[in-house]
Amino acid sequence: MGSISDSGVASELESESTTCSRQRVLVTGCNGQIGQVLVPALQARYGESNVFDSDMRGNASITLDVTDVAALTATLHRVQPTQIYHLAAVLSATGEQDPVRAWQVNLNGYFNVLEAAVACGVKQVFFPSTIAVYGPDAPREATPDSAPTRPTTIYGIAKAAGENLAAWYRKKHDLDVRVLRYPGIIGWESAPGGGTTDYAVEIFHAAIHGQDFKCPLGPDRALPMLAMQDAIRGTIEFMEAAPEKILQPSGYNLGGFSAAPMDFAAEITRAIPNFKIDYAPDHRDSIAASWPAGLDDSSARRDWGWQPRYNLRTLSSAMLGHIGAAVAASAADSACEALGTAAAVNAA
Ligand code: AKB
Repeated sequence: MGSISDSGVASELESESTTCSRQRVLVTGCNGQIGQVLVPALQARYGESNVFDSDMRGNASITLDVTDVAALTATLHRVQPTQIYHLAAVLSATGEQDPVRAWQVNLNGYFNVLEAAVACGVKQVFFPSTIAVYGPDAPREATPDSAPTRPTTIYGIAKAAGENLAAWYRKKHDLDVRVLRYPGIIGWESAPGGGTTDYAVEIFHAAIHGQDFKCPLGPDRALPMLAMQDAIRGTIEFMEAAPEKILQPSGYNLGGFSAAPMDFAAEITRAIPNFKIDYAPDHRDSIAASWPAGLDDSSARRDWGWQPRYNLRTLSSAMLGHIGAAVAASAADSACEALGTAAAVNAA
């Protein structure tokens, strides 16, 4: 593996495609783990004024609940996007706790987006699918994207239905819906929420803060994982790929590497020898047990040139470096503030 630049995804993408300047992009669920990194990457690529970030709450320029059909349609009429990255979703662990909400957001919300996209003349929709579409009857090692999709979580069931919907809208309405099956995504830039793979981000934060980590998965529960930087670059490359390269209408596996909690712990211990991990497998371990341990992503590599850049070692080192630097910078800021307050008190 060559050296990896952490300078941002935009600079690692091929030079501008001819369609770049013509894109108007709407992102749903922009405050999630992926949205927080994808939105700046899209802004760098297509121009800030051409990217519209939406979420149902929090810091978003458009407040939008995708289960509200009227609000969604009004937003699309106003923004007139050419592309939608539909990221709004309830993830696997939260979905099992609240299946009704998971279904409403993950399937009905997505259906609303597709209907509104057709009605408003949107050209392309990105749908993030997941390794959770596979169930216990798929091969566990090097799972190919042709493996059966018989998931056992509500999240996986809704996402598998979503993949079929993508193919149906493509055929019936000529809507260019593109689907990637993401593994667990690991990045220093944003916090995950509600997923089974969240531990693989949280473990690095615990280590940098000098805390012991209680792992919700068993030590050898391997899962497919991918660096956030690779995920964002791969997603934009996939969306920009020529239509004739997209041969699988219901989606492509997007692989990175395979790792278990003990593998992350070993990498962290190389840099922080006194790091401690305890294993307390809970409901998330049972979810993970129904998923692949590793992905075969040869179709994505062959059809549109997918190539991940990070592996377990390089990503672990980047995670520790970036999170460590952010913690040090925030400690320095606090120290400066404390000094400033002390100086003001002394002067008074
Ligand atoms: C989750 O853990 O729910 C997600 C996923 C693998 O789709 N990160």
